[in-house]
Amino acid sequence: MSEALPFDEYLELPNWRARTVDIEAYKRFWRTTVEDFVGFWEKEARNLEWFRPWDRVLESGEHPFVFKWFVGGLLNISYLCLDRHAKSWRRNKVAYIWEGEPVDGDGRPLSTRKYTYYELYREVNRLAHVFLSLGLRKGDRAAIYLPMIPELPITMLALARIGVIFTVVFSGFSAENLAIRVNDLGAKVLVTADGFYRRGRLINLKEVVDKAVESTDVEKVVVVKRAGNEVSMKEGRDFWLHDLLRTVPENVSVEPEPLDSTHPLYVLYTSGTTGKPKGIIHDTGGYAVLLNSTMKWVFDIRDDDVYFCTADIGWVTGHSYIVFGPLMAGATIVMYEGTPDYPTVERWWQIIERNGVTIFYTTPTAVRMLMRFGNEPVQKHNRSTLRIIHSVGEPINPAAWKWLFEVVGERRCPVGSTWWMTETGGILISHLPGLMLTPLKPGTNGLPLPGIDAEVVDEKGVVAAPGQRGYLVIRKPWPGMLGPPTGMWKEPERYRQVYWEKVNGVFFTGDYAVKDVDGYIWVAGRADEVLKVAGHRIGTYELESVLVSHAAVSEAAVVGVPDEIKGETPVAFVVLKSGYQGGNETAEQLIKYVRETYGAIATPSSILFVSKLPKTRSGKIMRRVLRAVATGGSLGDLTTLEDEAAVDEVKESYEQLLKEVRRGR
Ligand code: 6R9
Repeated sequence: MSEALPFDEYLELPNWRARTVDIEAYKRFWRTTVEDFVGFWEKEARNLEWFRPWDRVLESGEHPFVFKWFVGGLLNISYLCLDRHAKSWRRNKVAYIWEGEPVDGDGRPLSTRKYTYYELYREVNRLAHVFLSLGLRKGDRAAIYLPMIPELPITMLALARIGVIFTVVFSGFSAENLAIRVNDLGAKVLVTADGFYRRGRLINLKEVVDKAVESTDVEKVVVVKRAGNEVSMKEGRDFWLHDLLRTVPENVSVEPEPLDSTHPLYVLYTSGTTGKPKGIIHDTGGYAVLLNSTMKWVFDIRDDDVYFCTADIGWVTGHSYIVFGPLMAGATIVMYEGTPDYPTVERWWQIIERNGVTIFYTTPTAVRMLMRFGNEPVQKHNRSTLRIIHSVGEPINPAAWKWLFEVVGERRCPVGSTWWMTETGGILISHLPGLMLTPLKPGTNGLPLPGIDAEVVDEKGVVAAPGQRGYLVIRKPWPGMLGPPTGMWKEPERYRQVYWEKVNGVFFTGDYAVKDVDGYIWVAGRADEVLKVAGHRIGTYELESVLVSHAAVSEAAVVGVPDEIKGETPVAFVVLKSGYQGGNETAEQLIKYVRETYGAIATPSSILFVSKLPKTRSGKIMRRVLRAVATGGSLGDLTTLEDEAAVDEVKESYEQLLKEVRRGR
């Protein structure tokens, strides 16, 4: 976003639960937690219920930079999310309020479902029983390809209960993307649904699965009936979930497996700069500790809260902050199947009003999209229950922040932008209304959390001066970080290279950031070839691979260009094979191909046909040139060339490319 960072603009909520503190007071406290981060996290870990306490808080693993947290400790996250509450007064407290997307003639949801903690506990036990009877055992792997329906968290919890390592694949991903993940993890069982609703359209999910499993070793496919659409079931491989459940005794109980703190809970694939997606491993104990603490500090979660996170569980935000975090906290969680603009842009505000939502966690892209429709659709609905608002996924521009603060939250609620990533497991930089709230500033991420040594540095690890851009790094291990045995699934070496080599010996996040005079961190965006399109993380390399797999394409390079709503969108430069013609028709074909082969989230905003890609002598694509051409901008300061190309060379290829692209338009 182009707005300057308003470093000097403070907003205070002086009456915020009387726990507002000045910045220095927080920093003094924070310093003590970072100096003794091991002791600090040990204290936090005591807030959880363990089957057996740990012998050591932190230990190095078998591979460099793979750390083990709470070694010797035994626990089970499904126990923490369910059994504990089912045994307490929370037994009949509502855990999930789910709303399907389709509405009736009056705009009311056609289907809603509610699960108390006890009901959820029972459903998870029954499903765990089903998984055991399908032959799944501790250490086995399963894949989940489900839309936003209650069976998704239920499946995650049931697998966690028996120690099966799972991966959730976003339901908007293509068959190819699903197969890559299933194969990499070696999943034996896949859980999916017949179909679901998105923006009023029925999506036939099972059809995608049928295409994907052909090229995998999946033995069994469990299918949830959600939409009732026609699907084909392969004898001996595909099973309806309701059929499998029919034979399970109503009150069956499956003991939660006592798992090592270091046991992988799940693997979540995310985009990197090269190669196939990275399988990020999260452990059980460290992950649970970070989520438990952040639910308190960031969301100030209390028993009378109604918590609504608008993310999709297919991404890490949903894993941590729709499923494990809020369930451990015993919260009432609102879960919605569809899009914010169906049937109208009032949908989220209706959901907030209908359920008395108190905590709202959303994304900048959605906010920018909804802002365009003015304040009326929001103000028509009662939001007086709201008390905390946060956003996540990409930098929030001050205008969008102010809209959340002034219009949605009526200047009553602290509004934050929680920084974290798939790799960190949970929030690491944020305003902390549940702990000590420092003054708010529109657009900042705030100060690092207790125990988190986040810093902005240059390539050598030297701390950047206030206001100066640098790399965001985390200088001490934290619970929730990539877990044993290998950090990245089966790729310990890649794990070390990607995260620990760029700035020697500290964790490199891949983000650019600025720290202001108060120590507040402002993450500016990715410093690598990873895009954030509407908050979705996509590697340019992945899109390039998809494009060159098309018969007409010889070479392709993708760059991100700023977009007012989505933050950024991909633009593709394509060199066609001889005999193929550029033009609108080919561009449309390629766009359609990307949607089918990758998923709609990666749709390029434009395709530019060129005769060759600008490259350095060593063959590296000059992305700076591409970016300048795609945005119609200038080349910028050429004295800090990131690649080894000569200045003249860069200028020349820029001029040439610009001419060519203009001619093509
Ligand atoms: C949780 C999630 C991680 C990348 C991260 C950064 C960007 C996330 C942000 C933010 C600015 C925030 N990011 N939250 N940038 N302010 N509050 O999004 O995980 O999908 O792995 O993406 O998202 O660039 O590096 P993931």
